[in-house]
Amino acid sequence: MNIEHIKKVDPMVAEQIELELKRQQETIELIASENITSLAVMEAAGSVLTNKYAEGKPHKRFYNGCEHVDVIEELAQKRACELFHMDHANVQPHSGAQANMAVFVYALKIGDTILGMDLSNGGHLSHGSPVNFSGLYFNVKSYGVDENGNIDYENVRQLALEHKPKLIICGASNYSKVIDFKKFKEIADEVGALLLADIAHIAGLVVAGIHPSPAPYADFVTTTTHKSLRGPRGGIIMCKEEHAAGIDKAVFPGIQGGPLEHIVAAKAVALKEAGEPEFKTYAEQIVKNAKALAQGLLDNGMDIVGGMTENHLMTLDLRKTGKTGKDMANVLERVGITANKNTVPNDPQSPFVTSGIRLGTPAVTTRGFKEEDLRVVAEIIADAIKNSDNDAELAKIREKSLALCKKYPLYEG
Ligand code: DSN
Repeated sequence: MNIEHIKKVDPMVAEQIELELKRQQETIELIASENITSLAVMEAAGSVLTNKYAEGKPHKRFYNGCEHVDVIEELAQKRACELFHMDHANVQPHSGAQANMAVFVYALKIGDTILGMDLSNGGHLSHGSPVNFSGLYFNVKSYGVDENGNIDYENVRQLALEHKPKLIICGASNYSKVIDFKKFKEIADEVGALLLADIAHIAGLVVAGIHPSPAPYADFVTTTTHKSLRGPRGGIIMCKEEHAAGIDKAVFPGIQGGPLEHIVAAKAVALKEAGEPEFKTYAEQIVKNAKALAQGLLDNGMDIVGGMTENHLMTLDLRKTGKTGKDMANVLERVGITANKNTVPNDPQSPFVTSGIRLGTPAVTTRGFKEEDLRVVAEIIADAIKNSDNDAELAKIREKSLALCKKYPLYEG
């Protein structure tokens, strides 16, 4: 990876980039929302397009000189619509949270009622958390999951009937089961609510046909582009044609100024990659790997919220070990596994401590890991947690994870 110019101009930043590359090469990435982009996506993100201002939409810009970014942005829009089977796509949101914010700006007035999944039960900050714009400016009602980690759709329906939300949000940051978008649509229709499906986590699985699509049901579909979709960091909003002009206006000038056209180009490249047959094989392998990891953890005596996963992620439930998510995520880092602490349903610990660790397989699958490797990863995790106070054992376990990393070189050659 060539960073010769940065080395000359800013050796301090160059050194940290090189160290970060080494960190990525020598650790097993299990953060469920991270992935490893192709060099083609990275080249687009690092291209001359970063120099261009392009406020507005293709062919309706506030600046001249947009003829090339217009072509690129239209390609990204078209590819998003085709892949997700939606009428309209706005590819300018800088992030998933901003994609959701634009839907709120378009569909709601301050103080309106929304119904979304509680953050500590697997939802997202922008689905109504009290510390986020969505919770600060709207009347939030939340649904959660039961002890088995499943959404209780009858409970969602009762909450909807009682509170009459204007917008219902489905989709999650930490939910290991298939989401029934049809049921959410039936509930939304019963109370006259609009439906937003935030598929940030599962977008790659939806594109590949491995998870049911929200397209027939949702008024708005938002996603990030950097999780299972394997693109650059960013967001996309898709919607029915009737909402297209309003959504575009909500993005610009509603909440954003100039779009990041270098990132829009990287999104276009990633969407092209996601339309190739190899991507379907990749997405299928993500789920096979997640199931192998879950089975390996169960076989090693660990608990998983809801048992076997149905998608790309799972939450390790540490309650019976007496150890916390915070401490064990740090122990995993010591043995070369990156993951994040996460609450489990009805967690006795605070969100800063937690009793769980979220684990996901999109990144290791990109790297080439297969089921047999995930079974080794499960052993590493179980051994590290059992030996969390034994430095000598942890050092030995670290050697095992390093051997796996060496088996699958990253950004080399
Ligand atoms: N969605 C969060 C995650 O899953 O890590 C980030 O916003």
